Amino acid sequence: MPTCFLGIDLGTSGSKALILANDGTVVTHATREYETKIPRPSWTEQDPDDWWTATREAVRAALRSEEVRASQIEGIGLTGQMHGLVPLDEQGRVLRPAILWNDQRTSAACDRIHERVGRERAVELTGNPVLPGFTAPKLLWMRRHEADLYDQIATILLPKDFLRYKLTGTYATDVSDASGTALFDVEHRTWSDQMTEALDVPSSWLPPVTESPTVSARLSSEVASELGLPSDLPVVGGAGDQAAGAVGSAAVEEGTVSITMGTSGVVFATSDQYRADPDGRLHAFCHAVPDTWHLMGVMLSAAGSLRWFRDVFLQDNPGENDFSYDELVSEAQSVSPGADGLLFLPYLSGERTPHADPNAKGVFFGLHLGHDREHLTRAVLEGVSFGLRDSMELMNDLGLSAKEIRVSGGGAQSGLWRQILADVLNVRLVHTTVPHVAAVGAALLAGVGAGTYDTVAEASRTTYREAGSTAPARERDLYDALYERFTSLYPDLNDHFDALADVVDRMNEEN
Ligand code: XUL
Repeated sequence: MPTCFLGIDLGTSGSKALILANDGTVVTHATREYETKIPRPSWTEQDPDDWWTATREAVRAALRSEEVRASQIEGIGLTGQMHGLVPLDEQGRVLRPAILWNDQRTSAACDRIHERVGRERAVELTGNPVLPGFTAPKLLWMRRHEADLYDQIATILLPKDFLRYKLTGTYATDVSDASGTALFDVEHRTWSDQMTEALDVPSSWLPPVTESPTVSARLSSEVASELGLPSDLPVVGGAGDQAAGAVGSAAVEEGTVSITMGTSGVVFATSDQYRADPDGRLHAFCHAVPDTWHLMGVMLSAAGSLRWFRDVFLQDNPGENDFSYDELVSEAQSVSPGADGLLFLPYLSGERTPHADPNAKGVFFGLHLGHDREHLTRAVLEGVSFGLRDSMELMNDLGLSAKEIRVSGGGAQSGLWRQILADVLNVRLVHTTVPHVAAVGAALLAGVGAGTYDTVAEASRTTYREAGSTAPARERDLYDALYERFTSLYPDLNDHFDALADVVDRMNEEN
């Protein structure tokens, strides 16, 4: 009977519980979804109690599998959506719904922080400029707009760390997730006193921080008996979804570049040394591997763009699978590259890399009467691929080129999308057989914490298998020309996005 580890991935659309055997095979997994509330355009919130309910249901469902007994599980690893703000009062009660990573309400707060601290100084202190999705500006937003709630804050947690608190009663986070708060000294892997002082945020609100494979707490006996798990199980620090996904796809050594096509789209390069992009266009974060960092470009709506397109135009009941992604994508196969002159800007939640702009919006450009649903689908697949190329170009500028890129995430399951991306990037892509790389990565980190593997790299090697590769085909010149058109659209539309956001703000104030 092999030893197993439980990885929990608190994603944007649902919580996944995955059980991994120590030989690296996925034994079983189950996911339970929850709702995202959009109180205003570009605001996104979720109820932490919904996360906890969904997580418990997912864990129970996974444990119902015939393939595993709860007694085989020897550790828990947590991962999930990064940057979200979960404010708790003195008694550990949630003060308001969590404000999520793709919420764009905080651009004024970011400007205020940059005025106070200096953008360059923020990059020096934390490795990154302060971007609207990050956690600190959300706190400043609360201070200005919800002062009575702000005054009751005693602790702030990131989303996956709220689960840790519910599972163990302990407040803690890990270095990779803390990197996205704008309060963390990424180079020295510790909270930045200078940043908390500059922003007047009490450092007592911040949870203790550990490396990702380090045991941070133990499962409480109460939750263990409720879920049917062994009590006292070690819960490791875990990691933000991107760092955990890199562990799950063995992107843990200097020189590996990986792309995740999940709700967000991420280009990720592992580095043995701390290096920040002096212009702050790419994120510099701690990796889940101790003493290792990564650079990362994040587009906010990657496979999330396709999901939006399907839900809005093709489903009576969004969230139910009455029109599958496979059907949708296979229709697009019949359309030639370039979608007959249609371009899609994937800025449905604003954008982070390369245009840190909360006001940016999605655009179909070049529509004509000859366009059909399949053209629009193809344009979405291509527009997201161009957005990923933007981040890859920034990596190239910093001297990080890649002969081969690992791709994972829901979008990478599609052969057509992989081919488009390989053509757009003009690089060979390899995809893995490992599904759910973030949850797998979290389980592997638990395996290191429990002592089954000596290092994160050793753990990663047990799981990673290449399922196949996609070489760039002939469409390169065409895609180069289209990419040039794609990159010229945003600068031309930038002022219009801002002006439109002003109009929308005025309308919201009047209502
Ligand atoms: C990373 C990021 C996203 C979210 C949600 O910086 O914002 O990857 O963690 O997936």
